[in-house]
This record gives sequence, structure tokens and C-alpha cells, in this order.
Amino acid sequence: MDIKALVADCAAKVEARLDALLPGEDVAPTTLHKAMRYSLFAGGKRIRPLLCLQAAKACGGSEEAALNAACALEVLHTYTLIHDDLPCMDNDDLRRGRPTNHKVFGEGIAVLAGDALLTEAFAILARVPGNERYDVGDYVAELAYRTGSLNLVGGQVLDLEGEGRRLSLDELRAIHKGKTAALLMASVRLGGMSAGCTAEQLEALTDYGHDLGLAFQIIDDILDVISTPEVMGKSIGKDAREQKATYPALMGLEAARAEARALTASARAALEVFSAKRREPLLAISDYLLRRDY
Ligand code: GRG
Repeated sequence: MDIKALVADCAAKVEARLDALLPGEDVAPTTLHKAMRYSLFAGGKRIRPLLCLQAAKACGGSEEAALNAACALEVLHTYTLIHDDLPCMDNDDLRRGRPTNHKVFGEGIAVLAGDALLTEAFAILARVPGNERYDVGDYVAELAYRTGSLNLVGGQVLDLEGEGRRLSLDELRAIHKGKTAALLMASVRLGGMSAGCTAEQLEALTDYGHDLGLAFQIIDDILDVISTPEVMGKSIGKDAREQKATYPALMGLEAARAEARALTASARAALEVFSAKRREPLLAISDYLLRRDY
């Protein structure tokens, strides 16, 4: 399987649809729309849309039926990045290879661009066609649950409250589950739901998304130690400088790598309910994410 071609094809489709869905830079209020587009079209990896589209296909669905869900996930993800970079959060200057949103547009507009992207994500999701098993209410409830106070935002709160404390591995896992794995779980689940997946398929995708999400964050933490800002497009080494709890900090680089490998193996095993042909792209993605160097 040519995973690079799959990633590029997904990015092209999602970016074309996003461009059509989002108000143009010339639409008032122009500063806000410029700020939203600035971060959205800054060249992210588009992993969440990729997972959504491939989960839909694994369940026998079409990319077209899942495409708006894929776009909603990327729009919501971009809001989290803008807010995460704010001085009151991680206080970062570089994201997706560009100065962060608040560095260019100011803090006020960056907060509002994030807010508007979050709201827009649900408007886009509401355009995903329903099917015999799921309707728009199910999609909205899914994304709201995975990204609200019980998961994504809740994980960010745990992260903030953990600053300056030595965290246990269980506490760290809970932060990663909320901050990172929850949105990857929503990505594969929404893809499956857009395809009218069975309860068994949805459970398999949930387990895959959970383990893949934890592995994804561990690799992110490892890259924060070993990579460079030029390669990553964001600041590097901050976790260590700020003595943040991460897998490499708690258990060392080699043990962190082993944990990411074990979680990836477990994510792959969850896909056994799908035929070999149907699960191939999701397996290839898990391998690609484990080996990624940016
Ligand atoms: C509500 C004020 C307020 C803030 C919310 C929810 C939140 C802030 C932040 C989410 C936490 C966060 C940014 C987690 C990190 C997850 C992660 C590894 C992001 C990087 O994802 P990639 O590598 O990035 O897919 P690209 O740029 O490729 O899309």
C-alpha cells in the first residue's frame, strides 16, 4: 500500500472541500476569516480526516459520505491548536511552520478564530448525510462528547493542573486519552458512523482509535526530544525545559518507544473484525504514524 499517496490524496480532497466550506478571506469580518484560514491552510498532516475517510471505507462506506465529517474534524483540531498555542496555555510561537495565530493576529482574534472554527466544525458536521443506523444528532453528540469537558477539553485541564507536579503514568495516560486520543477516536468512529457501521465495527474502531491515539501522543513527545523545529514546524524541547510530564521524561526514550510499539500492535489487533482487504489502509496508517519523523 502506497501510504504517502493515500495521505496526499486525502489531504487534497479535504483541502478542496474545506476551501469551499469556509467563508473566504474577503467575507466580513475579514480579519477573522483571514485568521481562521491562516491556521487551517498552513499544511497540517490531516491525520484525523485520513482516519475518518479510511474508517468509513473499512465499513463499506464512501469517501464522499464521510468527507464533511473529515473536514469537521480538521476544523475542530485547528481550533485546539490555536488555543493550545495561546500565552495562557502552552505559549508557543511556531505552529505548522508558521508564526502562531496570536503572533500574527493578536490574542483577541486568535481566541475568536478558535471559537469560530469550533462552531463551524459542528455546522459542517451537520451536513453529513444520515443512514439507516445513525442520524445527524448522533454525529453531533459524538463530536461534542469526545471534545468537551469529559474528554478533549477535560484532558487539557488535567494537563494544566499537572504543571509543576510529578505525575504518575496513570495520570499521564488520562491526559493523553483526553487531549489526543479522544479526537482520534471521534475520527474513526464518525467515519464508521457515516458508513452505517455495525455495533461490532464501531467497538473495533473505538479500540483502534484509543490505542492509536495514545501511541500518537507518545511519538509526539519523543519527537519533541529528538527532532528539530525545522522538521516539525513547531517549537521543540519545550517539554523538557518546562519539566512537563511526558512518556520519555517518565520512562526514558527507549521504554517510551516500546510503549508506542505495543499500543500500535494493540490498535492493529482491534481491526481483526474487518476483512484483510478492508483493514489494510488503517493498518498502513498505524505503521506510518509509528514511524513518522514529523
Ligand atoms: C478551550 C481555551 C481552550 C483551549 C482548548 C483543547 C485544547 C485547548 C487543546 C488540545 C490539546 C492539544 C493541542 C493536544 C495536542 C494533540 C496533538 C498531538 C496535536 C498535534 O497534532 P498533529 O501532529 O498536528 O496531527 P498537524 O499540525 O499535523 O495537524
